[in-house]
Amino acid sequence: MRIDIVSVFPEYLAPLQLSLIGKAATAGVLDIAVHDLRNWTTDKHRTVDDTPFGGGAGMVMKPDVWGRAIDDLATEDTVLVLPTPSGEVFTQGIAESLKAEQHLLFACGRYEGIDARVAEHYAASGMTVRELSLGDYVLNGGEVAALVMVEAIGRLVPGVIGNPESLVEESHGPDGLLEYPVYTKPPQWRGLNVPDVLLSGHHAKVAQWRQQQARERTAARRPDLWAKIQG
Ligand code: 6GU
Repeated sequence: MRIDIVSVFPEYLAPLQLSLIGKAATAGVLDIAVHDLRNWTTDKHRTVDDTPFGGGAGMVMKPDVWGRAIDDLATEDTVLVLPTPSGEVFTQGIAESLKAEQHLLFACGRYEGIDARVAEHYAASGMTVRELSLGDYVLNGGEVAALVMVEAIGRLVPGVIGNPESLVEESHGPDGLLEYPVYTKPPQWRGLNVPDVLLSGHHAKVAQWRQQQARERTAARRPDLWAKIQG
């Protein structure tokens, strides 16, 4: 999978060189490149934003600069991802739907966002355009959101995670339940015991206990998810 990320703060994306995603990039499983949006400016001051039509606070990112960047980087099979707090909420299901794409192009907006005609133009041109939000809170720009999405999608690409078994029985998997609690040695720590059933060696009982814990956790912590499972 090829991943391009365009930002006015390319240094913000440095963590992509670390850990499993960084290793996958080094190994060639993921081909990740980060670009400075200002490379596509044409004026002396390398301007990327301007005041909003209709008035209001803040600045809006210019469509002409973004258009040149996206035209240069996009291919026949690009999915254009626009991280924005006004997007559809990014979920494990969306990560799954993007894991087999040839090319993801992340356009990280700052300030009050990117001129709306950019999304409109590329969608009308036949490109798949996904405006995606991490959740119901506001960040200063799309960079951290792009980091989150690249990690969530990238770890689903075959070869990125050494042991594919790690991908089963996770929170937000197909059963819709949160993950059960996990424990390791020592069996006693600061007066707290690991639940007896986990030390019993009784695999069926362990599975039954984990299932029950996952259900209790989901009901207590995520009534929204629990309602979907019941419904
Ligand atoms: Cl994708 N971008 C920004 N700027 N804020 C957010 C977000 C994205 N998702 C949640 N808040």
